[in-house]
Amino acid sequence: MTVTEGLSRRSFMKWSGVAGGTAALVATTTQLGMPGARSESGDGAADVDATIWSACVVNCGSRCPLRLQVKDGVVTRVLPDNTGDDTLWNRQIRACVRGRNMRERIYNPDRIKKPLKRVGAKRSDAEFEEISWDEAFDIITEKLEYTYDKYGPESVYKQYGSGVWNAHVANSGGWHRLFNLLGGHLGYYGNYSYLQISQCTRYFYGSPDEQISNSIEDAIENSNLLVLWGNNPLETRMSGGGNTYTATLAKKAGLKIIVVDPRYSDSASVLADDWIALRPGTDAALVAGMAHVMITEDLHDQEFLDKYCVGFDEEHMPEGAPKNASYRSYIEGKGEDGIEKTPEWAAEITGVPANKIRTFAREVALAKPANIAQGWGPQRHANGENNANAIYLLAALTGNVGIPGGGTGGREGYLWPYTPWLDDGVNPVEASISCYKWTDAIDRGPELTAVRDGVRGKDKLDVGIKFMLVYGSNMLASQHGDINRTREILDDDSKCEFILGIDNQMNASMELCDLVLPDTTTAERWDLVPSEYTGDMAYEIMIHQAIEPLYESRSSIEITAEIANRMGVGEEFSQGKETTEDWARELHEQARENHPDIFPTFDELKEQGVVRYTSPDGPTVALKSFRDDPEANPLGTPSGKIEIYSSQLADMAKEWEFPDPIPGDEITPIPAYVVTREGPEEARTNHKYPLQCIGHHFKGRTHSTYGNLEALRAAHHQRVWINEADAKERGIESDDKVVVYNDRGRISLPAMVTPRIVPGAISVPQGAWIQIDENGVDQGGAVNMLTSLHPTPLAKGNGQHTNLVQVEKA
Ligand SMILES: Nc1nc2c(c(=O)[nH]1)N[C@H]1C(S)=C(S)[C@@H](COP(=O)(O)OP(=O)(O)OC[C@H]3O[C@@H](n4cnc5c(=O)[nH]c(N)nc54)[C@H](O)[C@@H]3O)O[C@H]1N2
Ligand SMILES: Nc1nc2c(c(=O)[nH]1)N[C@H]1C(S)=C(S)[C@@H](COP(=O)(O)OP(=O)(O)OC[C@H]3O[C@@H](n4cnc5c(=O)[nH]c(N)nc54)[C@H](O)[C@@H]3O)O[C@H]1N2
Ligand code: SF4
Ligand SMILES: [Mo]
Repeated sequence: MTVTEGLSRRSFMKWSGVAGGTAALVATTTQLGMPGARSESGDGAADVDATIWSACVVNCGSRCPLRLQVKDGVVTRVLPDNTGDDTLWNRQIRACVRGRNMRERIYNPDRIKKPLKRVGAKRSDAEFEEISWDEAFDIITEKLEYTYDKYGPESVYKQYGSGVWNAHVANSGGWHRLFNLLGGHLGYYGNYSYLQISQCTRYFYGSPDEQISNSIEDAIENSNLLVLWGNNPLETRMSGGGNTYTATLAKKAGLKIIVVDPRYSDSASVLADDWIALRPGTDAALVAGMAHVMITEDLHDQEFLDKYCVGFDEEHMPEGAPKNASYRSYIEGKGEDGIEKTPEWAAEITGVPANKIRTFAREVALAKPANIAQGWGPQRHANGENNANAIYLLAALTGNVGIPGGGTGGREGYLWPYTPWLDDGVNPVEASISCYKWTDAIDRGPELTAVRDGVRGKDKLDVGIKFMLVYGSNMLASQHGDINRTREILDDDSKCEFILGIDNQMNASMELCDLVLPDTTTAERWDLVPSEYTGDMAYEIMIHQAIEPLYESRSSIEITAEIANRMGVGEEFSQGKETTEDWARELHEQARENHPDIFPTFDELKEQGVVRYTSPDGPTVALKSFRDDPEANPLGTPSGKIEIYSSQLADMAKEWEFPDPIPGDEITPIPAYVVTREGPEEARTNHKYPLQCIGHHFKGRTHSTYGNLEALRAAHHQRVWINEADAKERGIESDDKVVVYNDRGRISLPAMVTPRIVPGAISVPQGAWIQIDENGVDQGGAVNMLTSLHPTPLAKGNGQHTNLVQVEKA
């Protein structure tokens, strides 16, 4: 029986035990009568020595407990969470198919077994020899001393990487703590997940990061409509503890759901009552067309706009703003471009029929309260900042911000976990770059400036990156843009002189490093794992070391502690802690000090595995205090209000430099639609590369992680989605091998011919392991062979979903 069977949504919330979610809930395995961590027999396998709590910590947005069954020091079976039940506030955090295949990752032939040193050839063509740990430590200390001496701390950089994002100790693995004790390092801001939205939000809502919205739990109880806008929880939040589960409950409880996506995603197919199929990168145009409908039919919330926003109309502009620069003027054709943003205008750009735009606009305006839950697909485009702010704008236009059942137009809200992260100390270096600019910082570091390249903390960099650490990251040859160009930059080892890699699988990025260290997997060490994008039910999971480290692997914190010892900062670094367990225990004790009512002791958690908790305030209603009293609780914008027109952006539009600009190199004070490089307009006139190419996050992998597992490859085929019309034109049928290419690179993979993607666009599931053949064609099908390093205008970010390509039968 499903939990909501025969129940209305509202009664369901009560039925599930926590009326309105107002009480803090601590469900423990002990309370639920579960076997402890070391039960003698586990489900299904009687002949085991122990069943031990561990977790999957990859950055899929969720985090799941795993119960590892161990026999004679070998993990023989992986079991999911069996605590909690099938209700909203006490849900089982069941692992997806990836986590359940953890065994194949632990015992994968790709495991790095010993420290490896590059010999001979250039990086993209390197060979490796095995060396001892002692020799590896000598090399690292010598390179660090040399780099700090010769180039200073600004030349040391830890690459972005999300492979161990979600473990409290392993997350930084001690690397930033070490660098900070040695003099600091060049920092980065933002992340590949949501760089554009995190930077434009500060101008729209005044928040230093993305502005989260109300939670799905709140939507279940209070919304009349949920719009999943470029948001695919069923594939990107696959844990039973996360939004796959809550969104499915919302559906079961009868909430109307509309999906806006160029693809008929898994979420569209399972959840949606309607699918708005737009061309990639055209969200701001769709919003403009909808705004036109709302304004002409008087469906917008003028009272909300007057009280809480600036910049909607000419009567509410910040001082000094030019005439006819408001959003309303833009929509009515009184702005600079003189074009009225009618539904017909929007239809031409988005491909969504004008009448569909009308009905969708009315539906969103009249459904109040409605939760417009924005995923990160729209913002990972060349005009991503404006797409993201435009979707926020729709929430403001309809007066949905700050009320139960409404939302900010941002990503669905969640309770931020209470466990602290490993203390990195203070970085004495103030300079930072956007996380997407590291290839530039290697290639032409001292040329990078604040107004041209988004350097922060100083006007320009003085030195390029000379020592780079690649930890839990497959950025170098899989996840960053333009793999061919990136490899070319890395091949010149007079630029970045030393690259240190640490991973547990020998991936393509490790193959570009000068020294590679074998890390443990989570099964081989201690840690703690917080929940993250899992809605209003937060939790902490114990990672209890299950087996001895395989081969010569060592966990990162032990490696960094040893380097610290050798470089004379050991005591400050470790402060008496010796093992990974000591580090985990300390963090847990800090959390317990702050919340003794929630967290059991570390030793109790070892037995019980998971601890769940909720906020005493109930489901997340984002910006509620601002809505209740905007004078007492102003936003972080200069006006304290929602800035639909931002004077700060208007100033930056004048001051920031775009040398040799191409379409899209433009900052606008309102979230207008901006035509960019490689968008739908260029697709129409570019006969060489007429197809828009995106790369959705894929259930067969988390980025590249789990991509080397046979079981998963057999279950989830790496195929390029192509519309029937585009396939027919090219004589392509499903499962035909095709080549996808542009001037940046070529990949080869089978096609999936389908009506599930809009005509004129294709999607290559992102994160495939590269296998570049002798002709330079990637037989693995990695979308980043095709993506561009050209940064977005404001965030200097990764518009990796904006690409033009051609597809041919191989
Ligand atoms: N299984 C799995 N889960 C994951 C990950 C993974 O690799 N695999 N990665 C995790 C990480 S780190 C992150 S950051 C998140 C990523 O989460 P998202 O960034 O939200 O994921 P995407 O697949 O890039 O985009 C979401 C949806 O937006 C659509 N989309 C693309 N372009 C546009 C557009 O222009 N407009 C609109 N409206 N929609 C568009 C895509 O087709 C997709 O269905 O997922 C996390 N979860
Ligand atoms: N074209 C395109 N590119 C994208 C995206 C896109 O949508 N389109 N999405 C972007 C996004 S949102 C993100 S977050 C990034 C993700 O990019 P990455 O953070 O590079 O993610 P992964 O490819 O999963 O690489 C993680 C690495 O961590 C390693 N790892 C796992 N466990 C451990 C461990 O215990 N110790 C160590 N040392 N290593 C471990 C894995 O083996 C793997 O090599 O990719 C970005 N790239
Ligand atoms: S990949 Fe994500 S959803 Fe799947 S088991 Fe790991 S943490 Fe859970
Ligand atoms: Mo991400």
